[in-house]
Amino acid sequence: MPVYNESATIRQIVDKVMAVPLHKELIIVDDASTDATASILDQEIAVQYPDIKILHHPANRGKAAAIRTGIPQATGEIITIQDGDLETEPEDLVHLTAPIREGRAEVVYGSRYLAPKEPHLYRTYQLGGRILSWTVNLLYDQHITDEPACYKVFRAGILKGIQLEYDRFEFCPEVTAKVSKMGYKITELPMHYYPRGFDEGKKLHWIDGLKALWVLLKYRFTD
Ligand SMILES: Nc1nc2c(ncn2[C@@H]2O[C@H](COP(=O)(O)OP(=O)(O)OP(=O)(O)O)[C@@H](O)[C@H]2O)c(=O)[nH]1
Ligand SMILES: [Mg+2]
Repeated sequence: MPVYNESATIRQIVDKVMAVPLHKELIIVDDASTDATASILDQEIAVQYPDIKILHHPANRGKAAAIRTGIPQATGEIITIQDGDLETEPEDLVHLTAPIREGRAEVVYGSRYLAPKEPHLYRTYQLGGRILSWTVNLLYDQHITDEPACYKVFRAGILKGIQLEYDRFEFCPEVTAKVSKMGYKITELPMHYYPRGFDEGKKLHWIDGLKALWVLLKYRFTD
């Protein structure tokens, strides 16, 4: 769980993740938050859940940098990214991990566009996500509907074997490009989505969509 300034939601999302009926380990990487996130993690969450691994970056480096810090710490068979906001429903991880647990898939993405469809707050983000999904399908021979979906689930060995280079919001396009080039077909399953606005702490901007497009193009033609 990469987190940056999520003091309003961190307690609740951690409780929800810990309540998911799966054998699991939670690794939280705080990316030098400037609000109360770090102290909530160290003084409340660490006490309530001593098994959670809590790591802190000394300076803000970005969501993908936090994910890259967390991946080598993971000891389980399956790894997923869980955002520190309340836009997702951690219960979904039961069905999203099932194809990997049952040996039917290696990489599973959640999708907000498979029935039942989930509402978006910003139409521009929805369109941007669609364009990124079409780009993945065109350039990488996949059949996905939701490239930027927060739930991406991997057999651990696959994710650990990928050299990730980017630090900010480029995790989704980079990992999608790289698993595709390794020959894995992405399985998509529906996920719930409760969108938040910028007033509630959303950090992703439209420029991140353009960067994502660039990353998808770049890895199609270079290594
Ligand atoms: N570690 C770290 N996490 C970040 C940073 N910026 C955002 N995050 C986390 O990344 C997650 C997603 O951020 P959001 O602003 O909700 O972005 P979003 O629009 O939901 O986009 P995605 O979830 O990435 O599809 C949240 O858990 C944030 O706390 C950062 O600079 N560093
Ligand atoms: Mg979010």
